[in-house]
Amino acid sequence: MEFNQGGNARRRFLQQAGFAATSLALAPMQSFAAATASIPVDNGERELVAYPQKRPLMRITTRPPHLETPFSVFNEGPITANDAFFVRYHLANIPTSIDADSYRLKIAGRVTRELSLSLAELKALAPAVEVVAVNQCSGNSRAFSTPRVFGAQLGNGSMGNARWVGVPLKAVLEHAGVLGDARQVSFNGLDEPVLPTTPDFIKALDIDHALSGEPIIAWSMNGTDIPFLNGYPLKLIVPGYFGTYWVKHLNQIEVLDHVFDGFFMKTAYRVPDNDCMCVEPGTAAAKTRPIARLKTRSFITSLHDGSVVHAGRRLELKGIAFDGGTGIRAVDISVDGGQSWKSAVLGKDLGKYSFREWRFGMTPLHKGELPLMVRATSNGGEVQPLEATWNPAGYARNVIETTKINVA
Ligand SMILES: Nc1nc2c(c(=O)[nH]1)N[C@H]1C(S)=C(S)[C@@H](COP(=O)(O)O)O[C@H]1N2
Ligand SMILES: [Mo]
Repeated sequence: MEFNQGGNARRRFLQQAGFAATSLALAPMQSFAAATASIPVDNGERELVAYPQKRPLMRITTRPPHLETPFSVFNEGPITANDAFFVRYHLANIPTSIDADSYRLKIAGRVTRELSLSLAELKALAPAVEVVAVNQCSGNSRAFSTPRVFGAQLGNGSMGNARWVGVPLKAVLEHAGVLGDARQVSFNGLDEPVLPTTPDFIKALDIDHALSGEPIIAWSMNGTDIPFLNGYPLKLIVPGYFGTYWVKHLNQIEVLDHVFDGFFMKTAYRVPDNDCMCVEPGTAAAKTRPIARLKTRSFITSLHDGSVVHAGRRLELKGIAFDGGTGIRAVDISVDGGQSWKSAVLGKDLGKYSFREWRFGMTPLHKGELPLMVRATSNGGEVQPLEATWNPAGYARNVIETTKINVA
């Protein structure tokens, strides 16, 4: 397997290690030209880089690999292809080779009996279930925060929608026998910090959520093994929740009799403890809570800023919408700065956690710049705000998006 040039130590290491999962056949890499893509902010240019099992994606960081999906991919359909799905890691020691035969998922802590399950045992433990669900990074769209915030300057491509198959987390926990004093369940994956002082990436869910039947321990993504960089061979799927809980290379589950206080729950991935998860720009929140459910969002995918269309000619707009798990009730379009709105036609319903496609036909009459606004309303009654809210980490952005096209 070949890696792209411009190599650094990490990539050379990955190359030497072959990056090959012994149980995972990786397609040969294509070499890439130094193509770039950009997001519409200052310094928004990103190199397009191909990693194993991935088409060229926008590189945010190299070590660990952090790759964004070019936005045009979301116009390909409501399911994001595995080879285009974004990649996010926190710790530089990511696994480079995984043997499916010796892989074990351990369940310990406040349980009647500890388990160490092979992949075959896990798959046989309960009937497989399937869910189509959006994985969105908490910091998706962070680069558009004003004033700007610290953290990876992400455009809108740190999200994706896939069909996940696995067994309910509930079935696994019940098999182990949860003790009466359980309060939370923590999840750890194979990746590790480089330095002993760096905290491990461990996430936790409340016991009721863990036993609700919603979270899934998945081994399949869009009908095939989960790509290596997306968490092969097991990934926790937490439908409706931000991607930070979707632990990759999941190998340790612990039932706790207390609220987990590791760094990635107690300090990081927290939002202001109010309805908008927001504060006055430039200020900090007095009280925070762990980030949880996705907020309602919608995007035009068929056109981008600067697209040119023709006056008097019929235009079919297309896009996607999603929310934190009630499903999309309506998508509306405004061509007058948000004064009036017209309904788009919703596409096929793939479930309440999925991207929902929509279409809208119109004929622009006047030449010049035309701002197209898209607004979704969830079945839970959440409507996207007209003004962007702000929080220090730039999490959970969901302002109504405006795409400025040119009518010629
Ligand atoms: N093991 C592990 N799982 C992880 C992370 C990580 O750093 N290590 N990052 C989380 C975050 S913040 C996100 S947004 C998602 C990204 O999932 P993806 O890389 O499959 O797109 O993985 C989550 N699961
Ligand atoms: Mo994330």
